[in-house]
Amino acid sequence: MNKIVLITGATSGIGEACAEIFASNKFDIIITGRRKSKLAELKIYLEDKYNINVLELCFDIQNRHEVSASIDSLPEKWKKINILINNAGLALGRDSFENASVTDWETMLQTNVNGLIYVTKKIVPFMIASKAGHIITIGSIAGKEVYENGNVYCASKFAVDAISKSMRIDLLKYGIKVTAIHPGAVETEFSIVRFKGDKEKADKAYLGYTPLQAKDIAESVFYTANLPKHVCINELIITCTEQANATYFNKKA
Ligand code: NDP
Ligand code: 8X3
Repeated sequence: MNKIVLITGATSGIGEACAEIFASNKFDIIITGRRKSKLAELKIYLEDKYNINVLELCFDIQNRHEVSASIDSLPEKWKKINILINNAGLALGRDSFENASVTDWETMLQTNVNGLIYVTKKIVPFMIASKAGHIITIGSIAGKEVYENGNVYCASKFAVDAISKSMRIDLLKYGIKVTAIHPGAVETEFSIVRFKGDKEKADKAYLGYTPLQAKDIAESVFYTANLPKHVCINELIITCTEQANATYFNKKA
């Protein structure tokens, strides 16, 4: 087998772009997500185009037992995971604290924080056994600065930042690298999900400037994953040129 990378949330956006760049560089890939048909399409596409092996795992990352059973179901040779890309995540709503939905908050925390913990806790023992491995987590600029109406999405990404930092300390003794990549605005399905299918609101999020594309982040992920053994990028904050921080954009009218 080639080196193996497991990517959560590979059915669209940044995760899908990561799958493509790793496949094109001859990694075997475990792709995960809830949309079974998208996983199946992606597997066929990547295997045909790049002549590598792809294994699909369909699960809801919020469900600890589904995560656990799915990872347990991996054939032994697929458990030798070299790189874990913790990418699955979402924002739901962008409302002021008093108006925001508690159910949306629960979904964000359950997905972005608990889901990440469930997957990582299952994969870390494989990496400890091989005394190597690299965990690359997609945080967000929202995990570095809070912004108006970002409330619990920001909190979930602050937690992701903290978990990455603490894993880097705890896993140091095993030679496991931990990298967090914190993007600003990236044009993916993210805003469609955040605004619950309201395309007009979603499109507005990317108006008046040139946002990052999923491939831009995937290229950075790939770069950090392919440095010499003694080099670890701890974290990166990446924005498009017209974004200075979580809130300040140089937008054309
Ligand atoms: P997309 O909506 O395009 O992709 C999100 C991915 O996460 C999908 O593959 C989706 O798969 C998966 N996912 C979501 N919920 C679950 C779940 N419950 N179980 C399993 N998989 C799930 O968005 P992006 O590519 O933009 O987002 C990827 C990551 O990047 C997220 O963590 C996001 O917070 C972060 N990010 C995004 C930014 C942006 O502006 N786009 C900026 C900063 C960070 P499926 O629906 O098939 O389950
Ligand atoms: C996504 C970027 O600025 O919408 O994490 O929170 S932002």
